[in-house]
Amino acid sequence: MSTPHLSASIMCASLVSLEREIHELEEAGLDSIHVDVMDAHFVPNLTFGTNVVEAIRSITSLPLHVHLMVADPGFFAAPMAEAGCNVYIFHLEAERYPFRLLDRVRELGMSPGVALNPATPVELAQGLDVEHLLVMTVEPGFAGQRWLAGSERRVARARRLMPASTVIGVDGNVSKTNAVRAMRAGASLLVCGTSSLFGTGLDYRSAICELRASLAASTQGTPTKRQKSG
Ligand code: S6P
Ligand code: MG
Repeated sequence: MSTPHLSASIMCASLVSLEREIHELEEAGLDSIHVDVMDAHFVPNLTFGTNVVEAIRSITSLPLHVHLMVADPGFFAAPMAEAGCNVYIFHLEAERYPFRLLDRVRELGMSPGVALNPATPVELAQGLDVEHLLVMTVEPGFAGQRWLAGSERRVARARRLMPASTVIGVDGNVSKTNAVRAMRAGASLLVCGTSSLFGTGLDYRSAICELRASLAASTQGTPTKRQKSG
């Protein structure tokens, strides 16, 4: 098993110090920045637009993964490409013509991905030519929720259904324990929010070191001290 890709969910950072936060995340060894875009229609919350993506792009060279929780995902494709988005992940539930939108995302120079709500059968993604499949392990809209039962099974099914080249990611309550569960089920991208990064009380470098140590120990079958004590 290779080292999973760790993406920092920027809505969980301190937004008043965004530039400093991003630089600390870079120094801590995060692999990308995950930007949650919510429109208060697809989900009952409102977050960032293209101006924030553009601002983040201007201060980091880390890949920007934009997770669109919006009712009309096609509408944002060109402006997000222009703003500097690298990976454009839209919800399958929100898009009537996913094949067309995936082509458009590629034409705009972004890597295409789809996200699936917890109640959406993963089989619906089968046959879609996506580079990323994001399996939601909480209902989308908010940080700080609880991992939904059955999430590992969904990840495992997604891993079996999709080509090996598709990155399977998980988003929602990715704590150290849940990260290990997800990785064992076949996920190779973990969205780190409050549970593993921003709400741990540790500095980002230490939090990421602990997370990577738990993941490494789980692949060698040796529980870390903290895992042993629960
Ligand atoms: C939720 C959003 C996520 C969260 C992240 C929070 O709708 O898509 O990216 O920001 O999952 O992490 P946590 O550990 O607080 O659940
Ligand atoms: Mg997200």
